[in-house]
Amino acid sequence: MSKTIIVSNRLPLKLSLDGDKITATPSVGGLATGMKSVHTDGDSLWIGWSGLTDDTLTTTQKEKVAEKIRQENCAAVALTQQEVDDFYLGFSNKTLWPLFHYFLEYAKFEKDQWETYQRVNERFAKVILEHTGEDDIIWVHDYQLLLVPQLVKEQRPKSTIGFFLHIPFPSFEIFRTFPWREEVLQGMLGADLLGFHTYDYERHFLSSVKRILRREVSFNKISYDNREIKVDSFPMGIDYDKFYSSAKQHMDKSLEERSELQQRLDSHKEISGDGSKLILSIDRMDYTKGIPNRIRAFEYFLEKYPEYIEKVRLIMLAVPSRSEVSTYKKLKQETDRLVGRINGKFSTVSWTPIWYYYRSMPFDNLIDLYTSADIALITPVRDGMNLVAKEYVATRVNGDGVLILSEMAGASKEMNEALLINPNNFEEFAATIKKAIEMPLEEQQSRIKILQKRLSRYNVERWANEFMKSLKETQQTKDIFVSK
Ligand code: ADQ
Repeated sequence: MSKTIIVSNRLPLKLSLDGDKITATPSVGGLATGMKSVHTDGDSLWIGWSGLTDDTLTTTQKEKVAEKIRQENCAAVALTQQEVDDFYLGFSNKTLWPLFHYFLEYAKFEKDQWETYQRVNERFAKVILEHTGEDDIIWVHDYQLLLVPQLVKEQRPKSTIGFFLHIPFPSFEIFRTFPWREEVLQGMLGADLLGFHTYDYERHFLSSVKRILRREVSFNKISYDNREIKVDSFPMGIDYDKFYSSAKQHMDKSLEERSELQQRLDSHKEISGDGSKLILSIDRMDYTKGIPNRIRAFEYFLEKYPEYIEKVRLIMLAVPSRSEVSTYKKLKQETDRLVGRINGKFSTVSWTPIWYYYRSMPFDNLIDLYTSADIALITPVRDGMNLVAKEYVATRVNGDGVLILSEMAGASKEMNEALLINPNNFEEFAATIKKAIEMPLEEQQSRIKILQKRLSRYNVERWANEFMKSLKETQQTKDIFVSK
């Protein structure tokens, strides 16, 4: 019987070590949730890095970690600290991440890191080959593993391989600047099915294949090395029911059951009175998310419409991310400085314009934030999809609330009923915040209702199932193509 193999940089587990005692807690991220239906007991295996570096573990710890990982239907790819530095923090996050998000000025092209990236991708391929047979279906995820499809296909030509990119694929004019552009495209073309969040990313990819590799592309098919490769878009959804039902339970909580955070959020409405509004933003602290831009735009809004001083508050949750990388350190400093400046400039005795949290929060607190926010302000300068925008909509159980969403997020392609903005246009930004504040309840409800209907239908389980279905179809076409 064929198995399904999921491959991602990180395993869907968080391992913690206390001497020789190992505990594993499942990850709650979008990918882990989405793959739940695919990663069922018995006939599937998840391959990835455990998050623990091999050179810091004792032999007993290594054995225990391996056993724990096996019990969870997973297999680990071992990485040393040096490899994590050069492959993950280095090439993945200092080269591919900025390049694919149009931050050319941040992209570092270092030969040593590229070599480590190749070596680590080879190690992933080796672990895949050790754990799979000819008939297994392999689904590789994201930009850390762009070379894996080809490395596996070369060794096992009959295997069925899917690849999904969670970040944007940039336009040809950006991608052509990349020194290893041919190698990366060839690496990806080892797959039988290549999936992207949006049609635009798919189009950019096809254009690079045509112009850099000079391959024949017809509609969404590529002829390559005697194979036919399919390219398609699969917009990732969320676990809609989980967010909706958690929000519903939250609404039923009595005053005594409310969290400290919730009480603090409630206090804003009590102090600011009628017409007061909470605006929420949640992101990883990443330069692609447009955090400094958002703070400046909010400042401009308060200057332009001073009648909202003491009425409107921005709650900004930034989750620490890649804080070892210098561009992220600088971003954090800039954010701290901007929040300080604006709070210093506008605060009154009873009101501060921005409440800023730099930390991760438990799921229940995320729900507190989503359900309390009258407006969600999701304004990345570039984002593959953006699940936060979708989660906010799912928690609006009363149908009220307004989503302001950047056109530069992949999610904007499916969320036309949101207020879509170009985050670099401050006039539009400020006017849209005003429009959101003043939007009549009936209009809010009609927009949210349509969005909720779409999100509940195209949830994350459906995303995973549609990708798998399309990947299995390539198995059949492959047989026909080969026999021609
Ligand atoms: P991310 O850049 O991480 O993902 P996003 O899609 O917004 O961005 O997902 C973030 C997730 O983290 C959300 O599910 C959110 O609930 C969760 N989260 C945020 N803040 C949290 C907090 N404080 N505590 C706990 N959880 C928190 C990348 C791409 C995106 C793409 C996804 C999926 O950059 O564009 O949408 O992958 O493909």
